[in-house]
Amino acid sequence: MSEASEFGEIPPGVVSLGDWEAPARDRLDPGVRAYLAGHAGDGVTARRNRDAFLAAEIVPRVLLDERDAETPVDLFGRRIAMPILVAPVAHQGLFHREAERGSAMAASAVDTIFVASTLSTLPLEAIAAAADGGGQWFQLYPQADSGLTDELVARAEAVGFEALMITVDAPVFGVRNVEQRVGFRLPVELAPANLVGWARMTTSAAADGLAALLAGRPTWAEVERIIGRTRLPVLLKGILDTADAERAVAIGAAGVVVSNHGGRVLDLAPASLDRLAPIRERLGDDAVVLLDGGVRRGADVWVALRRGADAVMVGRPLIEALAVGGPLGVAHALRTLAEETAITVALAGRP
Ligand code: FNR
Ligand code: LAC
Repeated sequence: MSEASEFGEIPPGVVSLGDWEAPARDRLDPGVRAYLAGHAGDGVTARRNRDAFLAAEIVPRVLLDERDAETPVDLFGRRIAMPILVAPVAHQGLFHREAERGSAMAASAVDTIFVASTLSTLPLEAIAAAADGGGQWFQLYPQADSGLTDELVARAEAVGFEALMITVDAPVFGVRNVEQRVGFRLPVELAPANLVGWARMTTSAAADGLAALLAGRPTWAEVERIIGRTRLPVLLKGILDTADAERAVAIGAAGVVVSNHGGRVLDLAPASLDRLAPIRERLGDDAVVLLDGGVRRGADVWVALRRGADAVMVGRPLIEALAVGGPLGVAHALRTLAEETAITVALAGRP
């Protein structure tokens, strides 16, 4: 039986994150589908993200006297119900008329954090208005003009975002043949509202002039400057190398997101899960370490926590849920993942 309300619909048979993929594929037009499901190069890294989880093992523990299998977590002074955040995903107006408002409402409803992309369809002020008491963070793409970067950060601070996540792994968007083959272009009416005059297509570095893009790429010095100016805690997203992780913390970041951008930027990069334990070991217990890429099951969440993550983020499945089920779909997907995590804790103990 399907469950429906003004906030969306859960189709019959949708009981796990993976169940949203087929209905989303049916619903979305080929260009948007390619953008969402796409990956860099031949998709090797995107597959590795999943394969790393599939290769993990969880040894069950028996006769545990744990009564409470919930896994709430504290991040920068806010307690949330689950160690699962909504990853920043650009251009959500492609997927649902409510765009980021829909996914932000869902995150708030299940008591977790929504991370808003710089490239959101809606202006960040409109996203903040949908928070309804829930925590929100701002994912920053540093702009070639640091004055613009500072304006974005000032706006994020003004509307009450509680942390900055600076994405450092995508100075160019990589080799995105999946989108190129179907000729995907962002419709002009969905140009990101935060960046007035933004016109650049995001999927074809070569066509847009690699040299021009690289001229504006962020540097360590620029990221350090941003960290020095903001009062918000900062995470660097897209770290896979232990020396980079160490340097991030040395310039004042509160921590890192171990991520390969869902395999969307540099193909042949390692699975994010495989880089997690070395990075946690290098940074010690004080840094905040998040992980994303290929998290689809509560068992995956458990494995990531076990290997040192404070929390994980999920990208594509939540957007599939948004496209098909609206805000209700996103909330259902997040709750499902949290419940699976609790079941795993009940069967294997605290990670
Ligand atoms: C992303 N991701 C992303 N990351 C970021 O820092 N800023 C952004 O604007 C976007 N945009 C974006 C769009 C789409 C369509 C996808 C699928 C992903 C990457 C995202 O935050 C995250 O790192 C990955 O999606 C995690 O991998 P999974 O969960 O999709 O496997
Ligand atoms: C992407 C960019 C927008 O992955 O981060 O599509």
